[in-house]
Amino acid sequence: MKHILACFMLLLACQEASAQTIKTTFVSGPGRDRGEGPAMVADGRYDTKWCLDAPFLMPYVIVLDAGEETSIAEYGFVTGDDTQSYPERNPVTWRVSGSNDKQDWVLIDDQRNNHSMGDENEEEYCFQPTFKGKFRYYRFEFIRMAEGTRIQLSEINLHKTAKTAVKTTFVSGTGRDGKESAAMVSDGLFYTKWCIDEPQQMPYSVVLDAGEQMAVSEYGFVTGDDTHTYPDRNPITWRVSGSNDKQAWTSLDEQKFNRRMRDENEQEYRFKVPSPASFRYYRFEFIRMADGTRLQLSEIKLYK
Ligand SMILES: [Ca+2]
Repeated sequence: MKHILACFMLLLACQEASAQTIKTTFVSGPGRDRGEGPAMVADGRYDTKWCLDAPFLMPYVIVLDAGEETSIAEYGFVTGDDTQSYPERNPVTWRVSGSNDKQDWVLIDDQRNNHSMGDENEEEYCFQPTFKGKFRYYRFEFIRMAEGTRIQLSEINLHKTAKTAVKTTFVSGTGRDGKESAAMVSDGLFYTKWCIDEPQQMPYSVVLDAGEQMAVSEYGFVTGDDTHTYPDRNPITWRVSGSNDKQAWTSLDEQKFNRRMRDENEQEYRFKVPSPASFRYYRFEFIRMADGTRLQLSEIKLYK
């Protein structure tokens, strides 16, 4: 069960639109012909979108043609160009299937109640199918959106490659040793966590060793295995820095009052490093949590 959960909650990093992104053509989908019609998800542009609120047409089904039998490492949903002003239109429950004849479909991914997409403009969120196969046609069935029935997406991308996770080792962190120590964020297990509530030791910091110098383009925070029961422990304000000697640190990212993480168990949220640079050590400083001073995270992940 644990494994299944971990699999279906895997939110994967995005490839920038590149040679690894498959050129698709739109086959079918619900909505208007032009303007904000479904074909807008496959026109290669982030400033055009598919927007639909027609409960009687649900689930909304989009079919894309990859041109030939193709296997994908991940697929990406790109938010609309005004999702920040009109939030809650991202899908949270959907299914993805593949076919070579548009008759027989093989389910390759099934996401339920996944709220990991943020309400930002033109931001891509990628997911890795749990079943791998070669298909020409890809079908997306959108079953539920964040606030119910209205969906908007600017693109649906298919990617041949995915970003790779970096194997890290724990260097140091705030708090005591033991079962819920900082070291738990780099043991690779979603059911072990770092949990701390020591206001006098804030900001809480953890340093991870990537093993060698590398440019990390994204990092991920995974919520605890009981965050749903014990909410408000996610970080909302934090800093990320890189170093090669653990003395001089260079700021890589800073987030203030970012409430994208939700109170769900073992769910990963990824954040992009705006200007990746090559470092061996990565430091995370947690300045404020949703409810103040208590933090819990099951993993901190780095991606090349
Ligand atoms: Ca862990």
